[in-house]
Amino acid sequence: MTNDNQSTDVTDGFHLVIDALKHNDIDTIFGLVGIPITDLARLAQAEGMRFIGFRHEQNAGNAAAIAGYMTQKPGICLTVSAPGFLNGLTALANATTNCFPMILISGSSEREIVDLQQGDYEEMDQLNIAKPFAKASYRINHAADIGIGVARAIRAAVSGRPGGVYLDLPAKLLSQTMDSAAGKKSLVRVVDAVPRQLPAPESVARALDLLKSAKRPLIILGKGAAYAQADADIRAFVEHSGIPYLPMSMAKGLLPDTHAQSASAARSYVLAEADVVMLVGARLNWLLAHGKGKTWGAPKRFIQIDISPTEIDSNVAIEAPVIGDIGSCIAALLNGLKSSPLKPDAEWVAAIQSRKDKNSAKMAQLLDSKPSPMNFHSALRAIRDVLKTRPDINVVNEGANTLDFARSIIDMQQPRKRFDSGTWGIMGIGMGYAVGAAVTSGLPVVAIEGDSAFGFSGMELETICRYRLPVTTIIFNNNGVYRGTDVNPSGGADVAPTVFVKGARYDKMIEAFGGIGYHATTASDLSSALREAIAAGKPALINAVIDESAGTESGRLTNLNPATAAHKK
Ligand SMILES: Cc1ncc(C[n+]2csc(CCOP(=O)(O)OP(=O)(O)O)c2C)c(N)n1
Ligand SMILES: [Mg+2]
Repeated sequence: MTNDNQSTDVTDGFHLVIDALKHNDIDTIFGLVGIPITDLARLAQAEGMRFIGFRHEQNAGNAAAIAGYMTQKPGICLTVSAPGFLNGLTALANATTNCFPMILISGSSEREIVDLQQGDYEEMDQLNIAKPFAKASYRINHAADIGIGVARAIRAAVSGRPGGVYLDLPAKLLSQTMDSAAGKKSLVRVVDAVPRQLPAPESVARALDLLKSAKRPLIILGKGAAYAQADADIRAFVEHSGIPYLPMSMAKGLLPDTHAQSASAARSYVLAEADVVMLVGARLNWLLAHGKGKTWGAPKRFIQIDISPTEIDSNVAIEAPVIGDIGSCIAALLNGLKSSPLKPDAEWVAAIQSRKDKNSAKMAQLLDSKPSPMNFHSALRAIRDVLKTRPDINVVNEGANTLDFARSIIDMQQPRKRFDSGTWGIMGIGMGYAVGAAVTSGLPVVAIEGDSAFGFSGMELETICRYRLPVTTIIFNNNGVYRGTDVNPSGGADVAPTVFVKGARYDKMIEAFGGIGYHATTASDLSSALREAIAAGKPALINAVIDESAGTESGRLTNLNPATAAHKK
């Protein structure tokens, strides 16, 4: 044994990477092994970290990203070089787009050979390729820099507006040795990784003045508001102000969807009719029709609360920007509200209520019908009624019709429990998010998946079974993308581009790995299968047979398809 002053013990890059992560309370790695990082994964496990191995890196990356969203700590995804890195890169880009903190750590090949393009094993200039898709990208070349490099990556991922960070670890770095005492000293613990950023008092006053001048105010809560973990203050602000609010899809549950002030059931009406709109961690991107045009009726006066100053005026002029972390901004606004309360116009509130009542009655009728085969409404009603009894359950959701209908029919009661296609409307997040959410929360997950959407990550059923995760996947099986009824206009033998094998039995897939499969053709089958699966707490898949003609092109996004003069008269 040696003492600290005269250490002959050596450590190496492998150990220092694990030590640096653990030193910052990171306890889980989502990844897929191979040269040069297999031993890194083995060592992580040996050193008490959890290593969750996937079948494709994109899904590992999505798991890491959703873990980051749930915890405000960066989720870690570990991949091999070039192809593994590229597979993970989609998840990194998606995380950056959605403002989820994650770090994609990829091994890379010999710099000297890569830079001269001499054809190394998995040769690729990964650092430069990652840059446009990441909030920040770094490479560590010396073992002594691992501590500071990992700290830098963590801070970049979670501070300010969160995002994806790329960290390049050349194979040579991992086997580099250094004195172990010096290595220990080189570790850096990130202090105050998510610092509060207080809004300027005058910006708060300006926002409150504008809000008070409103006749028909509206609050829109985005997933940034959910991420902020300022749930009590956000709820208090909404309730004290009495202003109706709309949650964006991943902000559902920040206040329970059944809340009297929720205007979700009158969305089109409030967007068109509001005069002052307060955005809380929500961006005026395509999901909000860029804050202008037909959806919005007359031009609005906007208040926008955001961590990032460059978000302001992105699409339309913002009259009252409030820049800071959402928790601090809302606390300041709440404080101002207490000293001079607001009272929204009774006529506005009543008009919204009457729209809500009308739309809810229409929806209730649709939900009450019992068509055979099931349609989206009848299947989702069955799921809604089961999930109502389990507000703790995480819900993952992707697809086109499956996403659009589930978003409006499945109520959320708690924050950060709904994980979906997000800012891009991406397919393929399903099983990665499901694994990430189950591992991170230790609570059950129900993934509501279009049959096409599921296909992008379906092989992770094996991962779910391998780690015995309490994930129930429900496939909305309508034989294809949007619907299963298209025909090949040429009369040829190939099916239409949107059509899959008819009557596929997805439930058999999970049985191959020891999970429980259910085949549900009626709402009551679906309901009892879901109850049983949740109670079992084991990997399960329900193949829910949906009328193949029930869906519409692109769900509610039909109008985003460019019109083809030749086919769409
Ligand atoms: C990565 C990616 N590829 C392709 C698409 C285009 N796309 C949008 S929705 C969708 C699938 C819709 O079908 P399904 O999941 O079965 O849902 P349904 O409408 O049938 O309920 C596809 C392929 C996408 N959004 N993302
Ligand atoms: Mg489908």
